[in-house]
Amino acid sequence: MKKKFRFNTKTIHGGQAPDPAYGAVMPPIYQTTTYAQTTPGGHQGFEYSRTHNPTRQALEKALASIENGKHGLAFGSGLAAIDAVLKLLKPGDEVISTNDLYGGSYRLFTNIFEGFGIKFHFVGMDNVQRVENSINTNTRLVWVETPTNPMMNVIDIKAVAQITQKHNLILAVDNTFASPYLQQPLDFGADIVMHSATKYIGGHSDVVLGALIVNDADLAKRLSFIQNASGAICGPMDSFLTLRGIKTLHVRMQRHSENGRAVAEYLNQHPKIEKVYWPGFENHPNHKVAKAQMKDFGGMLSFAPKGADFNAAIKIIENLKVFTLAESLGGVESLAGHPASMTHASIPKVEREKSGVVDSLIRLSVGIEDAQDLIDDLEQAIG
Ligand code: P1T
Repeated sequence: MKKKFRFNTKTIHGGQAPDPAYGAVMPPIYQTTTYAQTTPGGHQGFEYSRTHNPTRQALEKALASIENGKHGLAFGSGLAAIDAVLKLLKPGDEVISTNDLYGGSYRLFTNIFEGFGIKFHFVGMDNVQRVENSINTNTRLVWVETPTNPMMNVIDIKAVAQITQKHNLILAVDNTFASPYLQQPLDFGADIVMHSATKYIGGHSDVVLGALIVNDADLAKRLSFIQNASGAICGPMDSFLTLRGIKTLHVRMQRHSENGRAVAEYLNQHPKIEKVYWPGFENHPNHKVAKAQMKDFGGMLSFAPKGADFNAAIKIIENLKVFTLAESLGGVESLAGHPASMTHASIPKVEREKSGVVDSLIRLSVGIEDAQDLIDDLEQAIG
């Protein structure tokens, strides 16, 4: 199924023909490692499940469809997907990355790939000129996360793509916070879209899975080689759960966005709150870009209480009853996190504070409960 169908239809049908064996409407969980061959090489396209599996293949087609891409690849986690992208590089190559990004991505870049001779430049991409200024003859890849985790900075994908195309660089966009419902980076000129499908795409906090989507056939071939050769694939059950999540992505995202707005607006007028980071506010530094490249603003936001330190922020989080204190995001249930000690703890304090991840910052993943119950919960917790 190609672009002629709209997004909501694609979430239900994209790449998902009834199963050829018995016409099952949902792709069955092909829980098998291997496939019978009549003679060596005599098989029906499936040989060994690290290379291909029918359930994973159905998911990969669905992922490609909802991101307006030609090729989808599924991995055992978001980080495994990022790892595969970085394996396109070789020692001496350089990467320009957003300076405010998921702590685990930063850890993978600096603690693993720097050791293999790849150099990373972390720059604030709210001003895209900084990207062009950081390019040198060794630059190969630009890594964008937008909106960023957890500061909710928004990066102009189209403007960065103009630069990467001019300099013949690969542009990869981590689209986890937005989900393909809100933004489709390939349409803005990105070469690779990456997802922690653990989040909005899966949507139910029951599966850890990563995805890459590309248009270019050669890039797809190279990534698919890495996927098989390195072997960080996802299993059939996780592929199935993610496929099931995709079916309701559009309805969930609509409600996440409505609730996100209600919670952001509530916190923004609260006398005890210093600052709310949410791209839907007109005074958000890149609100215009967010409005142009996103359909809505989603369910993620961060906030800093007035004059609060580490202990005061923790106290608010511990007081919450509907929001659960937990890592992760993008599930139907509301979660609250403390980036400085949780998701971003692996970033040195000086570095993380430079990008705004101070000890008092609280991150919310606003779920799809009744918005008023979420607001009442925050009201009693902030006091
Ligand atoms: O957890 P995993 O599926 O491996 O995905 C990693 C990842 C990549 N990119 C972004 C933007 C992410 O937010 C994540 C994972 N993030 C969390 C677990 C978190 O609580 O922020």
